Amino acid sequence: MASTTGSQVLSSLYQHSVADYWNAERNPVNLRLGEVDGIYHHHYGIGVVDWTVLDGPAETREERTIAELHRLETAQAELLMNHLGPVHPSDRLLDAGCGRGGSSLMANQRFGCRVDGVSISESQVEFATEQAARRGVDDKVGFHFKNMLDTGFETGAFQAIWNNESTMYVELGLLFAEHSRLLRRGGRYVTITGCYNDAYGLPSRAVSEINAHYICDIHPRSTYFKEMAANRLVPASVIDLTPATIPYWELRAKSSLTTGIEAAFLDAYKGGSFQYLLIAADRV
Ligand code: SAH
Ligand code: GPP
Ligand code: MG
Repeated sequence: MASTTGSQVLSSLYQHSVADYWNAERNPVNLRLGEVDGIYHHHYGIGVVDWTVLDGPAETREERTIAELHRLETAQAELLMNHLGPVHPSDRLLDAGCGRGGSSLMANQRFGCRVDGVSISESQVEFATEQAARRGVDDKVGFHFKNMLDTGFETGAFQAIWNNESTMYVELGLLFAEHSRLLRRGGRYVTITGCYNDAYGLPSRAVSEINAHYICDIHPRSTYFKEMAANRLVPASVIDLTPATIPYWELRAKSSLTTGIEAAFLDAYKGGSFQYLLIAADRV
C-alpha cells in the first residue's frame, strides 16, 4: 500500500504550520507529567488542588507538583470518558486530534474496545504508536497520520468520538460533518474545549494571546451549538468547567514548568472572556 504523504493529509498551509508546532513540541510540562505513568496528555487539568505539594521538603517539591498536575489532567480525561455513554468491548472509538495518545490508551483500558487516534503530527503518531506497543495494546489501539476533517474511515463505524482540546484548530462545520458521518445513529460525541464567551463580546486580549501561542483559533461558544444542530448532533450535557480548571492554572503558574501562557489563561477565565466547557451530544 502506498504510504500517506503530508500533502494528502495537510490541506492548507495553516495545517502545515500546526503540524510543525506539534512535530517540534517538547515542553517539559507535557513530557515530565507523562513520565509519571506513561500516559501523555496535551490538555489541562480539573479538580481540587492539593496545595500541600508546595510545602514540605524542597528536594521533592518539583516531583510532587508534577504528580499533582498530572493527576488533575488525568481527572479531566476521566470526566470526558464518563460522558461517552455505555461503551462495549465490541465498539470502536475515535480520538480526534489525539496528541501523544494518552486519552486513547485510557479509553482502551477502561472499555476494552478498539480505539483509533488521529493527528496531523507525524511525530506524535509515532510516539503514541510506540506507547501502545509498550503497553501491549497495539492490536486494539491504533494511531494514524490523518486529518480529522477527512479521515477516510468507514461511514457509521464509530460508537463514540471525542475531541479533547483539538476543536480550535479546525472549522467546526467541517469537523461536525465528518463526525456525523463517522458516528453510528445513537452514538455519542464529547468535546472538552476552551471557547470564547459570546456574552463578553469578541475575543479578549488574553484569548488572542492564547490563539497566538498555540497557532489556534478559539471559537465562540455559540458556534458549537449552531454547528452541532446543523450536523445531527444534539447536546445532552453541557458543563462549564471554568471554576474547576482555574486551580490547575494557579498551581501550574507556581510550578517550575511554566511555559509563559499561564497568566493569559488566568486572565481570560477570571475576566469572563473565556470558558472551559464539556459538551456531550447524541448523534441522531
Ligand atoms: N486530544 C489530545 C491532544 C490535544 S492537542 C489530548 O488530550 O492529549 C491538539 C491535537 O490536535 C494535536 O495532536 C494536533 O496534531 C491535533 N490536530 C490539530 N488539527 C488537526 C486536524 N486537522 N486533524 C487531526 N488532528 C489535528
Ligand atoms: C494543548 O495542550 C493545548 C491545546 C490543544 C491548544 C489550546 C487549548 C485551549 C483550550 C485553548 P498542551 O498540553 O500541549 O499545552 P501546554 O504545552 O501549554 O501544556
Ligand atoms: Mg500540557
